[in-house]
Amino acid sequence: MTVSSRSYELAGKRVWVAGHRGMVGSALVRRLEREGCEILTVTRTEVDLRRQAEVEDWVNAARPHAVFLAAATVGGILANDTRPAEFIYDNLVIETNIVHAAWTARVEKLLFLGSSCIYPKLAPQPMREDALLTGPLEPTNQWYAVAKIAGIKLAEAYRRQYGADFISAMPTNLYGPGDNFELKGSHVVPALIAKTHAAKESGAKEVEVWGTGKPRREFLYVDDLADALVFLMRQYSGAEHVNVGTGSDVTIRELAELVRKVVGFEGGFRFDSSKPDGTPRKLLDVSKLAQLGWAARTPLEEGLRLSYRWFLDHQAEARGWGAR
Ligand code: GFB
Repeated sequence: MTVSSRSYELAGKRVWVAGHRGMVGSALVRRLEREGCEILTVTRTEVDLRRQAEVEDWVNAARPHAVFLAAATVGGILANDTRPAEFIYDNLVIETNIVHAAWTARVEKLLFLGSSCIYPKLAPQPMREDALLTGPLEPTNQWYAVAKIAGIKLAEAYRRQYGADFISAMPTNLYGPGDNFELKGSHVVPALIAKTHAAKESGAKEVEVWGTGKPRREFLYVDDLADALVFLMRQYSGAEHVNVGTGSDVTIRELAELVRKVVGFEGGFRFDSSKPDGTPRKLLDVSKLAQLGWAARTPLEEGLRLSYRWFLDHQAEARGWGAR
């Protein structure tokens, strides 16, 4: 396997975290505070990233040296399945505007953030980087996946035609502080934390879990992801995207059991198989990242404890989390 590496120092640089209010962006800001760089952020009311002129004007004025492209419309299986237009349009246009503006403003380095759903639904497991575009996508999130595949290809095209140092990272399913705990939009980890906590508080006997409980997923703690992204920004300059994960997965049933332990819920689970399972298994092959010298640190149970702590500390901000 060939991996391309060279060192890019962030100290003293102006670094734009696009999407700094999101779970990934806020973890990146926390992590970058240790790098001695100037962190640039812009709010949604100042610049709508879906408007090309607004993005170009802002980038030309702020002149970042480096960009982490973590701005995206994201959500769990239900949000993806029911809001396909938003997932494809927002993501295509945000990444196109930022990548193009970064090139015109001579940004030195850009990291585009994709998702493990870019790989075919039935890709061999664990999924290697070269599984991209080898088969049909999972239907529930194909809209988001197509936009993220376009983002990888954008970065690659600007590298190929203009020599821009634009790279891509593909994280597995993420969770952690700053997650979305609102059940209609959330991913499985925050949904189970919120639902299990609500059941414990109300004395309910059961928590509803979508699907059969049999799908397998790999979960990466978001502060580990932020560390990997800074590592890649500094060490990697290859055309091919890089998977970021832990290298191990659990069933949704096993995840629910772990959440029960962390929350301290004594009831059981009811599996609603009228809800979609999505991809049967999603485990990334992380050997390329391991070869570069990075590995995840936070075990799932510890990450769930940290997430539950964050949820408890922030409940007042989101009344009704976990309620139906
Ligand atoms: O986290 P999740 O929505 O994302 O669902 P995906 C993972 C699994 O957990 C599915 C099950 O099999 C769900 O049916 N699940 C069980 C639940 N209970 C719940 C619940 O209460 N809420 C949710 N959300 N799931 C997403 C994609 O797929 O993965 C995105 O839709 C993105 O595009 C993301 O790529 C990483 O792993 O199925």
